[in-house]
Amino acid sequence: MSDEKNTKGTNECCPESDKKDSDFTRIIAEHPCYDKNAQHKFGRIHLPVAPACNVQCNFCVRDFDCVNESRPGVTSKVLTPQEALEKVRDVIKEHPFIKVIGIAGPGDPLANDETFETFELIGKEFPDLTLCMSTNGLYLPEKLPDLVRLGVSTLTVTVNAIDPEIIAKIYSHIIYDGKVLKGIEAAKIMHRKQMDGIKAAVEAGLVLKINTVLIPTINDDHIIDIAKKMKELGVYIMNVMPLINQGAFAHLTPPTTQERAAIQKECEPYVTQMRHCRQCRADAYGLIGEDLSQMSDKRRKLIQVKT
Ligand code: CLF
Ligand code: SF4
Repeated sequence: MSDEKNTKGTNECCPESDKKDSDFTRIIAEHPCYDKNAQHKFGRIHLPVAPACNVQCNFCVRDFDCVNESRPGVTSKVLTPQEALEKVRDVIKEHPFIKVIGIAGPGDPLANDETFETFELIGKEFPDLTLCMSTNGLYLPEKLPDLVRLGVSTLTVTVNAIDPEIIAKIYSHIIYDGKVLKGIEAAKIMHRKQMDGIKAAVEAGLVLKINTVLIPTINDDHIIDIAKKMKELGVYIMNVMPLINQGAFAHLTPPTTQERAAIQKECEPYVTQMRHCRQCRADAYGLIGEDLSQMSDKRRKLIQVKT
């Protein structure tokens, strides 16, 4: 990208690159997760169209939504792509402050064809809305061209470690190339796919966010190494989430608020830290702190009047 700017700050020789810069600025400014100032003005809608998952995290109980991006213990009703489109039509008509369409589960979006069908339908009818997705990254290098083609512009990858020895403690298995793989073999593939996928996604112009689950005794001494690596890869923002101790990690003690804050402070010089995440459901919609999917019709109408 040329940096020869005229007095208006625009790029005389590259109008294309100016357009990209202004698109990027608008996308961030209207994204409630990427910009803390946007969280009170703009909302997101999550479409629960992706039930299958391609890995087993040791802190996940698969009866519920993906806890890499959601509050655990809640289950969303899975929608078909067509039902998701109809839901978006209804919700946007009533709540035009919603600017982001996110797919974050209940499983891993890249393990479900319905994710791509849904983005295709929504992108055609609502070209001005930001398409956002969250993934564990295992299928990212293979599926990235489809995300780019469909116009997905903000992407979250859950990176809980960059050392295969630690990764092997976090995933009990992965499903890759039709095979169930475990231990260090699975961890090395997971690591390679996540790093290659993030690098390629940044190069393709997507704005990357990283979710990292802080798991005491497993990766707590390692979060700073992840932050340094993410800076090197060009990640925009990092969300350190507290472990919810369930599944195979039920015996671990979650981090305290102070422990998490201290790690975020340590990581801040490398990657901007997100501190306003509410671990939304895979079917949440509205402002981040005001999930309309969990409100009565009466309360929803009041919010509609207010906005
Ligand atoms: Fe959804 Fe995630 Fe996109 Fe946001 S959520 S897919 S980046 S539109 Fe946001 Fe919710 Fe936290 Fe996620 S508050 S759980 S970080
Ligand atoms: Fe559960 Fe999400 Fe991990 Fe899949 S990626 S096992 S849904 S936490």
